[in-house]
Amino acid sequence: MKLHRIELRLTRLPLVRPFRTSSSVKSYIEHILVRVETDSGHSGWGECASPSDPYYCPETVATCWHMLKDFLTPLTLGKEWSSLDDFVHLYRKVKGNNFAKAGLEMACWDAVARSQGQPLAAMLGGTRREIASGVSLGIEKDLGVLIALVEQYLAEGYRRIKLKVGPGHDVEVVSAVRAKFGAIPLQVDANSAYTLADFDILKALDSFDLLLIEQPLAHDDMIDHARLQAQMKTPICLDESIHSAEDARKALEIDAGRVINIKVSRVGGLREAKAIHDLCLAHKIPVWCGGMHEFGIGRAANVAIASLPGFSLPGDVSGSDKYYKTDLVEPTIVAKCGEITVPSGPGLGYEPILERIDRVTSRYHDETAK
Ligand code: OSB
Ligand code: MG
Repeated sequence: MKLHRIELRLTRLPLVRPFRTSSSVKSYIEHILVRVETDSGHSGWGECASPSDPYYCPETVATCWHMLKDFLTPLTLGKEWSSLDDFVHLYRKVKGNNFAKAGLEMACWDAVARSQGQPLAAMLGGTRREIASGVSLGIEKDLGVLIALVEQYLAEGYRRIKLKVGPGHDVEVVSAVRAKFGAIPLQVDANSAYTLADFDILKALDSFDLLLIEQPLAHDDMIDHARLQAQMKTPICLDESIHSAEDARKALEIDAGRVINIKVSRVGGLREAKAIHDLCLAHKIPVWCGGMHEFGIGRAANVAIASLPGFSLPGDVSGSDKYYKTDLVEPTIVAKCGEITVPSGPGLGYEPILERIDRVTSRYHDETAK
């Protein structure tokens, strides 16, 4: 098989409410959509879910556009490959830039699954017919607003609540939510806002029976996380620190965390996401599917990977209405009673709607093999 054509579209959707973390606040999301056509006439879509700023990870939408256009396209367009393992080998010399790679790789998985008339979930080894869905709630300056949101999503049936925390928005926030809602499945995400100097705050968080504490320490650290884990009863969950199955192996070896958040884009694609899943399953380490505010294409890929058996904790893959008024795929991705049904159609199982995509596209690039 060969890629005959690669298209890039820079697209933007407004968020239904601003999303604040310890490091950024966003009112809209810009992602690059990747569309590929194979020489056998099949096509596939992928989504490059990089944030527009470098406050979560070093990549940005602009670096992803650059990598996709100037390196990943020339390295793959018109080149022969026979499996996804083969495909990623074409750009093995490109270091890092996982978000850019993930968008292109996803489009190839979709194209291959469609060419075989197979759902992406089945092709990945998925076994679940529904995935358990949780929500990630941004930092709210008004605690009353946060409480109302928790109430709303619990009423909608979501299986667990994740609260963003950071210095000044931590112990009191968790304490207020516990006081109001009791023993709900609850976890927090610090997006690397603390250091070991904040041990007293982290130890205070340890007393709330949280499912896990996500990425409390630096984005590029594992050693301090291991030190912290040794002194905490709550499992530490790594997000930013894990970019590959090799990273996951090392983290487990030193007990830097006892849960892993698998994000397709952060690890460079579905193939690596599956490899991390397989490793964790073999080590009985629970994993869950994280998110990057994906539009329908990336969200569909998240649903597919989350159908693998090791995804034993509810993920951040919520219905798309949590973020967007109108998404870019049909049918709309919905969570019912806290579950999303894994689609049974070929490929991603949701159809990108080109007119909607065109309306929100601000930049376009397209190359065809000679
Ligand atoms: O750290 O998990 C994170 C969103 C953007 C960047 C980083 C993170 C998040 C979320 C929201 O927590 C996940 C989602 O609902 O898509
Ligand atoms: Mg996180």
